[in-house]
Amino acid sequence: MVTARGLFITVEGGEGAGKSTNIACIQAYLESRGVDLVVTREPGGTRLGEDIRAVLLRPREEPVVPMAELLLLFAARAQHLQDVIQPALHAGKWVICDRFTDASYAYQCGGRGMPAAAVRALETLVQGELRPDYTLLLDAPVATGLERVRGRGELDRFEREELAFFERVRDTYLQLARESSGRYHVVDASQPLDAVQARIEEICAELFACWAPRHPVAK
Ligand code: Z5A
Repeated sequence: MVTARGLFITVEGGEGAGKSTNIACIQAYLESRGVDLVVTREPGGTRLGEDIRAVLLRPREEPVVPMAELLLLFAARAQHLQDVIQPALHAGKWVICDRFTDASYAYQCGGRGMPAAAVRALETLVQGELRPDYTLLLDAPVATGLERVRGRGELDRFEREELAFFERVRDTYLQLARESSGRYHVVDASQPLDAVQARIEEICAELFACWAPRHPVAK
């Protein structure tokens, strides 16, 4: 796919699937080919978004109503789109975003049981027509991901969820990938890191090969 603006690529996956690790690999690969890009994350990416992230991740005694959680995520997303994502795309940069709205379908609908119609309505309200061009889903069994991250200290509010919650999140991601197979690239993230990164570089090479002919600045 070739667009006049930069490409909007999102990276999704369950806990410990390797999103942060592999985004560094994507960034290195694309920058070495002259792609001007912005790496960002959700929830977060702006000062307001990072404040909302801290609120969302902090464990609290009162149960958080799923609708409140969803609205906070979209509040952060609105600021992120306005301040970071849209300006970068319009300047011709690629945006690599660690999680985006598919995470709301996976966690708030799949995990928490919110109706997909609620996310769809907010998606239209906040994003207009903007959707990711490509989504890389790092898929691994829940136990594998949890094992990778559970040694890292105090658990955040999401990490305290039961196994079944993460299984529903994974199932929802895989369902989204089946429904949007043209946009999604699913990578088996349970493989050793060098195998995962080799596959990710192949995917980046395909995207770059589609985009580069229209953009002579790229090497
Ligand atoms: N959330 C939501 O509910 N709704 C939304 O709309 C959005 C988000 C946008 C924070 O996200 C929470 O926000 C998230 C969902 C919710 N909560 N959860 N769960 P986050 O993305 O910041 O949180 P995270 O998923 O917990 O990120 P993470 O735990 O840091 O995972 P990661 O970035 O995917 O993994 P990593 O840090 O790259 O790797 C973890 C470790 O595994 C590390 O030591 C690596 O060296 C190792 N690793 C990575 N790959 C491999 C392979 N292939 N083999 C062996 N070891 C590996």
